[in-house]
Amino acid sequence: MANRLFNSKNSMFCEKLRVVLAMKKVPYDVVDVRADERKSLIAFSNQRKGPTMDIDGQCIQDSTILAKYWEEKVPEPTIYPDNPSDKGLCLMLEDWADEDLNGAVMSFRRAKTDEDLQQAEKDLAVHLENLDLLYSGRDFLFGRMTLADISIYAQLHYLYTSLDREIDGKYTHVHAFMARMLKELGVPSIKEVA
Ligand SMILES: N[C@@H](CCC(=O)N[C@@H](CS)C(=O)NCC(=O)O)C(=O)O
Repeated sequence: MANRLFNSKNSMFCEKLRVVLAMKKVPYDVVDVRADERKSLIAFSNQRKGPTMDIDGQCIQDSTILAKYWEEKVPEPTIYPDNPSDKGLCLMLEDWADEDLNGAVMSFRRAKTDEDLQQAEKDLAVHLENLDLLYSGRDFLFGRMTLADISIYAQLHYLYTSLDREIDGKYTHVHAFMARMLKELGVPSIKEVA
């Protein structure tokens, strides 16, 4: 099987997928989409977004769809909880992280004025407060690392790797979670991507 990942090193969605591929030990070649301003990605897939994969000539796009695809191809280790109800919640949290948490994180990138930045801080603080509660007394949301944890980690990690920002130290459970993720993934420092 020949697999190619059209990858952007710092993209949170690419990092999310790379974690899944690493967990499942899927071999793949990397095409750096920034090296040719996405020309080879557009030529192959007719669109600009990564992560996109060429899997034996088949084009599959979107981290959620690709995670599901690889779960079906390589079921072990699973990225979802075993219990169906927990799996539903895991998928909801994946969607929340990819959409809502992503929106809050990307607000920092889009901010043009000090006011925008202050608003971004306020919006992210709501999510961080909730996440701090969510991770209190838990290493991972469903007992072991699942796609919910990976999706949340990928968004929060982008603050460090691409926006040169840090999460306030008062969110102790979020900090402990991020440290656990880095350890689990073998990432030597929070500024480096998985
Ligand atoms: N829902 C998609 C989002 C993918 C996405 O937004 N990718 C961004 C990188 S973080 C991208 O490639 N943007 C380039 C563009 O839109 O031109 C997923 O989960 O893969």
